[in-house]
Amino acid sequence: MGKYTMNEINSQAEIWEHVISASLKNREKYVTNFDGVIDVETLFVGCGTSYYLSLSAASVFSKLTRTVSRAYPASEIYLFSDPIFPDHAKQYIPYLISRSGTTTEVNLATKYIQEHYKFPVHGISCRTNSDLLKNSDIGYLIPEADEKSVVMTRSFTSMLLLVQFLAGFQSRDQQFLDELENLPQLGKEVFNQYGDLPEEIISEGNFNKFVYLGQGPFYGLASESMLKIKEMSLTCSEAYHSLEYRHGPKSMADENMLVTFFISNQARDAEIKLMQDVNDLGAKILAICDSADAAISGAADYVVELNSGLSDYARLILYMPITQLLGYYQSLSKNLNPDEPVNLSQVVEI
Ligand code: F1P
Repeated sequence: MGKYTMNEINSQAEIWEHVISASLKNREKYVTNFDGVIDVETLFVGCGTSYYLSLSAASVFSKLTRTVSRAYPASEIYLFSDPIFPDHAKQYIPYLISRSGTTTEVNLATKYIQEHYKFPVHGISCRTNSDLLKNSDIGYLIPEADEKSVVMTRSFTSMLLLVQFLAGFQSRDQQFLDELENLPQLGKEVFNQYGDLPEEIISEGNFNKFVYLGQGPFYGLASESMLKIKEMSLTCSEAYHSLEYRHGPKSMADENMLVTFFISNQARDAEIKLMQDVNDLGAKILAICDSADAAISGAADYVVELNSGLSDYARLILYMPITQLLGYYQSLSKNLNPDEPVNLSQVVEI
């Protein structure tokens, strides 16, 4: 059971190597000429996993390019476009993201933008000859990251890595680009050191609720991790900006809940304080961090140390194999097949 999904999760580090070599080879083609455009705003747009990817992508792009960048579900583009394009004098740069490239809302969003505005549409997909790539003005294809499984795993991290490269190219931040090239090797090391931990966590806990907490660019990762649990294991799961958890949701914390913290460098102290508060509520805690200390080890039941030495915005995808595997093993623990999620199809075509 779940052989496709496990293979796709485990092959991520190799696929990231393809993304890196293709991005570096296409650097000149990939850079969008913002020069001379005074007021530019970038939009990242997708559905499901690809929307959660867009949340992290927008955070990275804003940070690196110092321009406004926002994320929207694709349906919002054509159903409620006024708040998205309020300023008709502004130049908007939309990036539409879709593994399949055939999701109905993504294609309707593309059509809407091209019919109502003159902005060039950028399309990011894993599928050759997909509608999205055929309809986009500028296309980015990562066929190696495509999947047989319904759920998205390596396609999520690979398309996010591509956007990280686009942000590095756009901002000419060579230090950031150099950081990204370390990710495949670092990913292999995370698998080697912690690949068995998710199964151990699931087998030790009788979890009926999962919560994922992340600030800044980590919130998109937390949201995607939440979706993996729902899609693969039909278990209740939620995601919040970390400190939002105190404002009501923490009332549901108990010993049958696993709370996973995406620990950042930037908000580390606040995240650790929250972790200590949540520990007092009795929930089991997994902390995924770059480097642990006594405070983290003292408050968490399980700790993953990525030991990357990379910046917050560069190391994002290293967190994901662990939470993808949590969904995988939670699914198996309920005698479900991660390759065949209940009620789901690989592409939503309305
Ligand atoms: C988006 C998506 C996936 C979900 C399922 C249905 O697909 O919602 O996130 O897991 O596979 O489709 P895409 O637009 O990225 O192909």
